Amino acid sequence: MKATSFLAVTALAAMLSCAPPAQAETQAENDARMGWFREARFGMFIHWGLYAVPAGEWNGKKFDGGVEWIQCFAKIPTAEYTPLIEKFNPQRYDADAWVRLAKDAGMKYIVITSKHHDGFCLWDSAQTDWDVGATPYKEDLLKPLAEACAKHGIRLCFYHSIMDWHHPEWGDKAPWRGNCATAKPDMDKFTAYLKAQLDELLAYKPGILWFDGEWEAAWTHERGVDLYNYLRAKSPSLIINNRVDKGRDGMAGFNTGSQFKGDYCTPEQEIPASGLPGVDWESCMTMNNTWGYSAHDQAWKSTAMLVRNLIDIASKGGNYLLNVGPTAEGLIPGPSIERLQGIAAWMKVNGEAIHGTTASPFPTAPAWGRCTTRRQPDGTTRLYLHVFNWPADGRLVVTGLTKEARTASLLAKPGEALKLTSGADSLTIAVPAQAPDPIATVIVLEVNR
Ligand code: FHN
Repeated sequence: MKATSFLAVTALAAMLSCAPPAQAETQAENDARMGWFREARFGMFIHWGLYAVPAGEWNGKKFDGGVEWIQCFAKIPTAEYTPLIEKFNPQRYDADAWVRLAKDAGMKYIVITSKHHDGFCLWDSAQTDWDVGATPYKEDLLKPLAEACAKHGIRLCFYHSIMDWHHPEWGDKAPWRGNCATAKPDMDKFTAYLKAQLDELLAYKPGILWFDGEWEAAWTHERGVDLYNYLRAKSPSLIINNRVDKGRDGMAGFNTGSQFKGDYCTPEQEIPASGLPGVDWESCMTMNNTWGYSAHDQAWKSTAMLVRNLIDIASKGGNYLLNVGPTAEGLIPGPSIERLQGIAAWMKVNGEAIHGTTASPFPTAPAWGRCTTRRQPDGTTRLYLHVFNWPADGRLVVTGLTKEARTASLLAKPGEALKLTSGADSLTIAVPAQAPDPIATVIVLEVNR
């Protein structure tokens, strides 16, 4: 091999396998980069793709759970799955309506599946024809969403699966795929494809790249570190979740060691018993039992449960990423809209008790509900007492306060002071006989420094 070609090969190998480490950032730099995410507390997850066409059923068999996995659940060889592309034509897609629905619900960011495990891309990628450009719809689905997010002040973010059942060089050779071109998949080739597509997605200026599908052996810690460094070097303000690397402890979602990359941890379908001081995290959850649209999954959680999940998560210092799975026509399901509108009604009154707050000062959750905290510019502290279980005797007893209480009022009625009575180790707040809000009534308690 000639010297020049050897150097060329070496350089390519270096690009493929090891980007320079992202510059270590100071705490102040990290705070600046993560600031909007911490303030947001609430985002919309959107799982949308070809899997919305079968909508949980294949050859007359219904599947439960995450039906975005239907190609795997029904063991559909790529050759039989590919024709779905001719049926994906979301003529009723209205990106602006989706963004307004999210914004009204108090969601500050949207994470949409640019590519899920089946490899199908929601934008017209130059790297493949397995994308929306080859559907009857033809148009880029991400562009109108980016425009609507910019118009409404919502951060657009992308979920991007590392695992890719469609790409012949993806290293997990599941037999049902029937499309592995080579006896030994070339993961360097696959990684180059992955990076080239991510370069395309960076052009939309996403706030977060939300990786997933990192668990297969084909993806390694070394590749995860390289990809994190590659992306941060290209987009210094980008936030990347911990599923870019191999440190996640399953659905609990927290990293098992500091050597693993990722700016925040990702519990899935669960809320941790408590947050971890100094660790950013986000619980992603569904409204029913599937991420992608299912025509038969009607196991919808109540609006009250969804609001209380949001409060519980915020009281532990985390974010709530709540999922919708649009239909193949481009419609968010009615039950999802109904719940988002119910959340919007609660957030319209109580949003300040969620956005920009930090975790509860209490070591454990009080029997009456949850608490979120806001440090005031004057050094005082505002505690938001989210009361789930309203006291029948009109006396809300708060224990564990370490600061002197000054005033209390219903968040919905700031001008009406509530009577406070301090005891030896508790504070009693005189409250109305009936709970003003059956889902959660917020009392604002101003305390000293
Ligand atoms: O396999 C995916 C699943 O389809 C879905 O995208 C969730 C959402 O985070 N993540 C994986 C399951 O852990």
